[in-house]
Amino acid sequence: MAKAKRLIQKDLRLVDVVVEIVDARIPESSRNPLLKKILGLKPLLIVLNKADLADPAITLTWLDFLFRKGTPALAVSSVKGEGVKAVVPAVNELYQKTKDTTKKNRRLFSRSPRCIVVGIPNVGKSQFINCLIGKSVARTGKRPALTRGPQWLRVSQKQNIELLDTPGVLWPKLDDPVSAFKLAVTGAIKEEIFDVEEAAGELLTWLSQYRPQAIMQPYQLTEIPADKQLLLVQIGKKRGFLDPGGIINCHKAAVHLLREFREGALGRFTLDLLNEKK
Ligand SMILES: Nc1nc2c(ncn2[C@@H]2O[C@H](COP(=O)(O)OP(=O)(O)O)[C@@H](O)[C@H]2O)c(=O)[nH]1
Ligand SMILES: [Mg+2]
Repeated sequence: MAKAKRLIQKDLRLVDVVVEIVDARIPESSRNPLLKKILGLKPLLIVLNKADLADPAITLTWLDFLFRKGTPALAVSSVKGEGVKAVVPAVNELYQKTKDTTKKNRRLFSRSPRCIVVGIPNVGKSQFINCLIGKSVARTGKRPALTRGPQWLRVSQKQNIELLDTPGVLWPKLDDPVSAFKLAVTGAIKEEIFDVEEAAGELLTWLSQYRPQAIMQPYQLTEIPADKQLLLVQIGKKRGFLDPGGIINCHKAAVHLLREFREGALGRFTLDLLNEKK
């Protein structure tokens, strides 16, 4: 963690604007609580990625909330390429604002803004960078293999930006169990470090509370049992995860449920709700 922090701090010195990628399904839980402190006065653009998997109406309320807080934010889907075109103008706008407020080094602002993409693992940083640079990728160093130090990618649309080629990896906040559950079910943390059946049980509790139809229809349930272990057994039965002797394999059922949820097969969901915020 300390090393990750040092690395990010080193990279931050090189850039004008920071682009933080978060998961649109968990815009709050997928943020790194310490980033704000590390950032200092550096302008920040928040990108809600994987918007194709999130509840579109809730994404709009998050964007509106962030806008009213004065935090620039955009929603994108890096796999579908949706919304990504708005990123370069947004970075330039932030950079111009810094220029208006600092005014001290005019020469500095005659070049394109430099930025870095940061975020916790698996939010789609690499996918986002690939989508943003598309075919217009250009390494700005003449001899990248020999050049030491940072490598910049030039993104050219009507305006230009320069992007540090390696994203900054932030660590997720695992101390809060509710955030940890959301990070687990969205795939931000590896399955080795949480109990799959437990996470599936919590997901079923969440879905039963907020979107019961999303499980009733695909798993052909007429009602949802209060006992989530029993519900997992029913899902395993419907999907035919039987061990020899006809015993339902709950582990397989849990893995299956999490995969369907993550792939969007059960619908589009946002797990972080604004009214949960204190
Ligand atoms: N549905 C969807 N999946 C995405 C999106 N962006 C990234 N992914 C997927 O999320 C996973 C992690 O992406 P990756 O770029 O490797 O994340 P990184 O660890 O932050 O660099 C991959 O399986 C991507 O295909 C998106 O906008 N929508
Ligand atoms: Mg990556």
